[in-house]
Amino acid sequence: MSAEDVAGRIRSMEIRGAAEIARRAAIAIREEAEAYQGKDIKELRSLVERSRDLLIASRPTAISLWNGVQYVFKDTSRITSAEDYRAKVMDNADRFVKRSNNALKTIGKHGANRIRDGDKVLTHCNSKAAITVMAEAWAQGKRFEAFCTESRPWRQGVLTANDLAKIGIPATMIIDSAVRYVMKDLDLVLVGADTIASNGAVINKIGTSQVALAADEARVPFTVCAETFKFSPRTIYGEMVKIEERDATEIVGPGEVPPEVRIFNPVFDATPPEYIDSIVTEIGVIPPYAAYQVIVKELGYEFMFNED
Ligand code: RI2
Repeated sequence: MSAEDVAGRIRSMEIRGAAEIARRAAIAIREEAEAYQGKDIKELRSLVERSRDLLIASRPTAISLWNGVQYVFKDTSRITSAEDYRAKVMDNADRFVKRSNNALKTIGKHGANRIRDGDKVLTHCNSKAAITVMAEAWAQGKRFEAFCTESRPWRQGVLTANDLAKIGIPATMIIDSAVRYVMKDLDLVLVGADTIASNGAVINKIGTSQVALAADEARVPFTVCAETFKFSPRTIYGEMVKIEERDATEIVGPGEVPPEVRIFNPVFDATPPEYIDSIVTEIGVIPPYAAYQVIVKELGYEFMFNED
């Protein structure tokens, strides 16, 4: 699939999930490089760089996408032949996809230790990382119940309910505004992340911060499941995370409200670190306050400058 196609499908939510969009973007650039038959490195560079920019712009909030794409261009700046450049981009993309898939498996193992027999676990939206943790705990023989929010307006909770049912985990779906009502009976909250800032704030699907508030009030541990490529090197330099706003038509149909009513549709929000018990990553379960160290040690400069 062309990078243009992939970017379009990310924009239309056909391809979604913070890690998935990063992998699909890396694969799209890989395929573009592979298909290039010429010998002109300048031409190849401008071709793949155009795709890079298009893909990055398709979901501005998820740093996973930016990090994934940066990884594809790692150590390419000094390459002088089109052949070597092409091989490097393809190899980097393969490595990124492999690293991402392996990270997910390890997160499953670490996170499963947080679930006990008899627990009631709530998740929000549709996070592959959070669901992998539940799937691993279930495979280990732990027996627990899951609750999933509807996650308006895209209703990704329906996807989650289907994923849970497929695994065999007893699942209850609730509307987003029922979270506080059920929270007092829950034992654990597991959510994913689109971006984790250097101060430990987690940016995830809209409504996540309300879930965190309710969990905090009820003393239920609020746990984030995220690969290290969800941490944002750009926030170290003071950049704010851009919260994507989507079209009003995702909330109201034509003629449902008078035209003078403004519709505001932010699709992500930030949960401050003080509401987060821990972040389950492939390098271990960490406090949100360790975000700065993760960025510097795991990806910081390497991702930022893309140099040899
Ligand atoms: P995984 C999703 O974004 C949700 O916000 C989800 O919590 C997050 O990505 C992480 O998902 P969207 O693409 O990477 O549905 O864990 O907007 O699958």
